Amino acid sequence: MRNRLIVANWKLNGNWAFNEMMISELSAGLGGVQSHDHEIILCPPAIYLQQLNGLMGDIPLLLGGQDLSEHFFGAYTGEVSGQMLKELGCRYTLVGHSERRARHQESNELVALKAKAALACGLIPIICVGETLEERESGKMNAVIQRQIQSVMECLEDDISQVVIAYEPIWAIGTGLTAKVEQAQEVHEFIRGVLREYSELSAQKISVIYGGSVKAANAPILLEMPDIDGLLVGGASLLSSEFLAICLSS
Ligand code: G2H
Repeated sequence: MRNRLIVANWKLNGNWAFNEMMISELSAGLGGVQSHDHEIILCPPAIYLQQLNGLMGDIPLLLGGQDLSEHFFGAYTGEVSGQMLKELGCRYTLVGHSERRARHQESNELVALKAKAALACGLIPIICVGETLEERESGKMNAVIQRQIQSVMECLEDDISQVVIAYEPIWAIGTGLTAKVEQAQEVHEFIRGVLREYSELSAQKISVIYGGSVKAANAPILLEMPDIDGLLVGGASLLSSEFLAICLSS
């Protein structure tokens, strides 16, 4: 059975007071959720990981980074290593979010190296893939997604089953547009087929989660799909009531 995850990507949001309020409200709302079948992972800006780690206590939440360096140490100004994320309590890290690919020119090859570095540090990389509207409309969607996955799989070789894939259609990120549930399921099924080319076992084991304008209103129907194993939530993860409703959907 695949792991089910709800991942909050706070992006460049949060501050000391907001973080405290969120943890207190999530703690109150998630009281009995320990028995729930989803892992709930918060990915705040790296600078706040230590604060959140201290606040979380025994609340059933996990931490993740939003990005990491492909390097382990050295003269890389501004970077955060996987080992540093691990020391701050992370179990996961996002890798290759479309905002990093587009705004920081992260190539498939760099994303693959980051995923490898994450695994080497004992973190589970959540590898983000997805197509632009232009790629979808010109029929290149499958090839783009296949290449994004292949470059990671070729780099990781024996470790491929240790990752999570997040499918985020770029045209649905922060736009209020969401892929229709059937469109999302279709791509998730396609992704599982790409994984199957590497290993049937990995294809069955790897969680593939959906992101892109997820809200409390569409979370339950997305989670009902057979190949959607969880959700990556941006904007809606910054509102505790909305995020709690997503966490309690299944
Ligand atoms: C996609 C998503 C979370 P949002 O980036 O990573 O953001 O839910 O705001 O579309």
